[in-house]
Amino acid sequence: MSDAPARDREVVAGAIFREGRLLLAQRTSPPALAGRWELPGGKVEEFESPQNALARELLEELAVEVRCGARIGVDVPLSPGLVLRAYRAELVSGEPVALDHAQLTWVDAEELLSMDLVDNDRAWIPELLAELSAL
Ligand code: DCM
Repeated sequence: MSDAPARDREVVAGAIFREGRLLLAQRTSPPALAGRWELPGGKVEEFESPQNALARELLEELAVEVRCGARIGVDVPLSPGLVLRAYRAELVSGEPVALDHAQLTWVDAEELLSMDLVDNDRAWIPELLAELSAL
């Protein structure tokens, strides 16, 4: 048995940038979050890397193949032992479609500020804006 403290479980979210825009996805559930926008992603399974989890989730939700890149922004605590982290995701193949969301949209910096983002994802606005402004 190891005495090492258990690592936090992670929910990963992907920031896909293309031509000066960021992909956002509109949630359908739970009721409190339905209609609000997020970076798509999901929970890392046991024994799965965050990078593989992001690729798996975006394949399941958007039908695209992505390569997971660098972290963006702060850790967002969701509950004890569960943390939400954003990663850059590079599109490798496919065109995103909303398999698990109400709809998708590509936003520029100005539009990002006007979207009804889920509260957790608002933590990343400074870095997302900086990236969109640099593109
Ligand atoms: N979540 C979030 N922002 C994201 C992705 C997920 O706040 N960009 C949260 C919503 C849920 C949890 O993470 O509390 C698990 O996500 P899901 O319900 O999409 O599996």
